[in-house]
Amino acid sequence: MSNIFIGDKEYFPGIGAIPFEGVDSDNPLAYKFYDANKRIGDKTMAEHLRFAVCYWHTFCAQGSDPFGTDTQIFAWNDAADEMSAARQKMDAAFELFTKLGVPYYCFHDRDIAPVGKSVAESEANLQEVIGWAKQRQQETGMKLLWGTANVFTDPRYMNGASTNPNFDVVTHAAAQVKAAIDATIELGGENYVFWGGREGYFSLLNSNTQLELENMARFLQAARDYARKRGFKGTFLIEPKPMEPTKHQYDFDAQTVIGFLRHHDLAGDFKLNIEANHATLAGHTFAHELQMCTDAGLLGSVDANRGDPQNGWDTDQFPTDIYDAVQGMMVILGDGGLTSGGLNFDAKVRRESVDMEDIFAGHIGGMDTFARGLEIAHNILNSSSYQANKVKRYESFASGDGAAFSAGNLSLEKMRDIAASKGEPVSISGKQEQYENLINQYMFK
Ligand code: XUL
Ligand code: CO
Repeated sequence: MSNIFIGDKEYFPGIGAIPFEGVDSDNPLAYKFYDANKRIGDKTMAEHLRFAVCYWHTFCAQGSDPFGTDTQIFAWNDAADEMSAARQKMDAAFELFTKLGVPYYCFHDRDIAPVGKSVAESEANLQEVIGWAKQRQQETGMKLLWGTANVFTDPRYMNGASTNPNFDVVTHAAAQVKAAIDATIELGGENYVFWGGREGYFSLLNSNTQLELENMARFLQAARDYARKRGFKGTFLIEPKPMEPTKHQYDFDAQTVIGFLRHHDLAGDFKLNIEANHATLAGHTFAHELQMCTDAGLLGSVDANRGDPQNGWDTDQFPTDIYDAVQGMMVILGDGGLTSGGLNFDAKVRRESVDMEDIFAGHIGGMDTFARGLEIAHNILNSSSYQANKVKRYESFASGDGAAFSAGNLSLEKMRDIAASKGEPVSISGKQEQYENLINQYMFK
């Protein structure tokens, strides 16, 4: 095993580049299904899946929860000052990216650079760190899937960022988003994300929801206009979530966001970033949220993780459920695949997983889950009767009066006359059990 490290120190000693060894390997630090160059249809696995590591869970959070402090000790935090720690963290990050063999990463401004004492000092810190990131990207070939601004952690954002009732706070959010857009452009980021952490309310009694929603739209329009003026060609993404930390988040779910984007004339620049755990928090499945975006032509990217079916909150676990991944990948492949988006592991190892190798195991499991999900979904769509069966279910709209209706050429009275002349429709089975059995058949084929 050859040593791989970036900068002057190896942060994950004893762990080399993760190899593909196949399903019969017992090596916990090897891929069982993710074989980057294996062709699935017209693309390789790596091209289909476009994996990204997230900075915040993997290099910043250290296992604390509302009931306990940090459990995970990271060598990169051991530094004389905050900027040195940021530099070490970045070296550790690029070492992990390289060892995993992922092509992309994602960050919030505050994940990679320390907050300064003023707007200008925070901007300067970020600028300096972006310089290092640019160099590391050039050295390793890593790319930025998306950047974003953390406008929810600082106490000033306790009542919201762009939806804050105090305009002075809105301006601070603007300063951060401007700097994060600049950073994303500088690093060639393919997307820019807005997750509305505190864009919502805790009580309707003290909230002017109409004004807050209008302000959110105005803020997004201003951010879009700035980035386009600066030459940003990528996609803006809204990441829906129904609640947590707020009681109600305005970007509740995919259909809510799609309606908002269309209403405010943002759908030409914005798409959606669907997170699996946010889908289940909203009472939906991962596949449902992806499908709603696909139907609207607005599927942008994915935060790949999972919740725990027995509790409600955002546990951000690494995805391991292949059945779920298959159904998600069926929607994604049905949409022509991920284009400028990717599969970002917005996921963290458990508080009790305190070894450095656990971080690798989490990512390996997530990548294998989606690699297997991709293969199975591809086979279902291309080798089974699945697609033909679904087309057949709607064949009444493909010809005759059904086609005229689809083209918008049948009035309500005309339809009444058809019903009266044809009589009772034949009863056609939905065959749900056969669809479900087909998925299971291909899971193990
Ligand atoms: C929070 C969440 C965020 C976004 C980026 O639930 O998912 O980490 O992905 O701000
Ligand atoms: Co997320």
